[in-house]
Amino acid sequence: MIEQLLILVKPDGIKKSLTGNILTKLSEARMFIIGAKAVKVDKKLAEEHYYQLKDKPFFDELVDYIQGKIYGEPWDRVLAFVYQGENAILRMRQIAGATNPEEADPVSIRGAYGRITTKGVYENVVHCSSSKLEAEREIKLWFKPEEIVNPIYSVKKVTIEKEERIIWA
Ligand code: DAT
Ligand code: MG
Repeated sequence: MIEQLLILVKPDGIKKSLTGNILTKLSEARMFIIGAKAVKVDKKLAEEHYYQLKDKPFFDELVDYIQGKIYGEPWDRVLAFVYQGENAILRMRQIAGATNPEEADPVSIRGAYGRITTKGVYENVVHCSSSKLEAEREIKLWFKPEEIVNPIYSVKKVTIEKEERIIWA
């Protein structure tokens, strides 16, 4: 089954200059990148992304972490990718490795590059959607339809009046 998923290079991956290594490892799965961008994550996006974990004791630290708060400029950003391919979710999660970097396969991205901070935050370098449903929710949260080169979900045309937009001057 052809699937899509959201992959994020988290701020620790940016700070450690791991983007190239991560993309090389992911490229072994021979999938297609159909969307890509750099994002400064605001609190709202961070909280919506991790809304299922809002009752966890580590939620506030997780929200700070995905925003890159502890690193500051110029590492307070993520790289967001939409990948598409055969059984993409399971295969990319295998390459990413288990959530806990100490338990992750040492050859996986998280196993090789992740760490647990002394505060207990799992700095696991990448985000990887975990199901088709979650992938759709996350892709729609992070990307606009026009930012994805293949049409994957249905879209509609709306006319929005008086919407302020920034355009090239
Ligand atoms: P995954 O990112 O593998 O899908 P998840 O959705 O359960 O895992 O959790 C999201 C993130 O939250 C995860 O990448 C790291 C953090 N996290 C999860 N469980 C944690 C824990 N017990 N302690 C600290 N951080 C945790
Ligand atoms: Mg998850």
